[in-house]
Amino acid sequence: MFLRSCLFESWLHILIFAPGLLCGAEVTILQPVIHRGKTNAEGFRFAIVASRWNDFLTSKLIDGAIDALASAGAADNDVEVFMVPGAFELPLAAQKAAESGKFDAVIAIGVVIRGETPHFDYVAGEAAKGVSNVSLETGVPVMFGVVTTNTVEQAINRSGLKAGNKGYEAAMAAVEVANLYREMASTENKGRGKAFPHVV
Ligand code: INI
Repeated sequence: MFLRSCLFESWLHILIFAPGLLCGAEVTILQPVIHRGKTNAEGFRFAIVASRWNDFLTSKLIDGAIDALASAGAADNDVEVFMVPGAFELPLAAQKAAESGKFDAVIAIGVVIRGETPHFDYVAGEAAKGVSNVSLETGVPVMFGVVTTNTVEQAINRSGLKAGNKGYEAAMAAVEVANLYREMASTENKGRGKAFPHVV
């Protein structure tokens, strides 16, 4: 039964993804160059902008982010933490860090809990939109390490208990994209393999 269903699945895959195989056509499988950012933080500088609101949780997220950067090889002097009152203040702090030219990536950290505030949507929405705008406008990647939940329990779980640590995840993402964007910007790759290498 198991074997039959495996065989059926294989045929289904061929039918969907490589129908040419069925009629004997020669199939060329494209092998694109895939770039993935390394998870090595050595030689990169990071700013963590973090909110004090719900600091019993944001402190855990900051710890998670620092753990991630340390485990990826970041040096003490290459990581700076900037504290702001609440998540609403994160975008401007992120912008100032990004515009300083000192950092390869910024990690924004906060906790916004719906149950606590009727203006949840404003605070969470502005934080998300603002952080994203800073990334696009400055070209410096800003990670969204902001936990937005309906309940305190969900927030606790995302701050290092049952459902991971959003600070850790955001910092690892920062390391990955910092590597990727440095590689994308490096002249070494410019024009290599392009049909018109002179067109940048
Ligand atoms: N800020 C947060 O980071 N999380 C919250 O849950 C929150 N609540 O509940 O209101 C919150 N509010 C403060 C806000 O971010 C600003 O600091 C404040 O409005 C001053 O601009």
